[in-house]
Amino acid sequence: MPSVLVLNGPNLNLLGRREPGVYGSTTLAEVEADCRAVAAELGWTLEFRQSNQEGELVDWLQEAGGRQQSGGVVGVVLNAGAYTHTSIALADAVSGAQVRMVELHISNVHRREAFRHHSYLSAVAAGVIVGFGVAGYPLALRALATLLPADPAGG
Ligand code: CA2
Repeated sequence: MPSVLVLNGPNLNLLGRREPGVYGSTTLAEVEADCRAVAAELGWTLEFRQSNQEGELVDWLQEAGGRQQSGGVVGVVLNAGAYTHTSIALADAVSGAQVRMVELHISNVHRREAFRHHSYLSAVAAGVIVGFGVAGYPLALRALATLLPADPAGG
């Protein structure tokens, strides 16, 4: 069974425990459980990770690209947190690794501060899901599934 990677960037380990008015009260562990159920429904194994380190996220994107080329990974859902707005390195990792990536944001970044309106990742994303709260995670998995090439063997 192929894997799907859900990668979370800095401070998302605080989800549900700080700023519930912006990000809600669901914890990242609860998001992971929701994603695991949806991934199983889609026929995938979920690999759910969080890091506060930009370089670790780069390593994971490169890993995902390599595994995607050999058929072991279908793609990545990436909530890069604040690195979204700053990181050319993450954008280069996505394009360099040729990994299929859906960009995700819990909040509607376009209704927030101007510095959140630009994303270095959107130009290299297959699609973007923004502003649906943590419900965006399972939506992003389902969106990723729609992007996959049809399997001629039907399986
Ligand atoms: O809306 C999103 O998902 C963001 O990617 C979240 C980032 C923010 O910098 C982006 O502009 C939009 C922040 C992640 C920090 O998450 C926290 C969760 C709970 C409490 C504090 C931070």
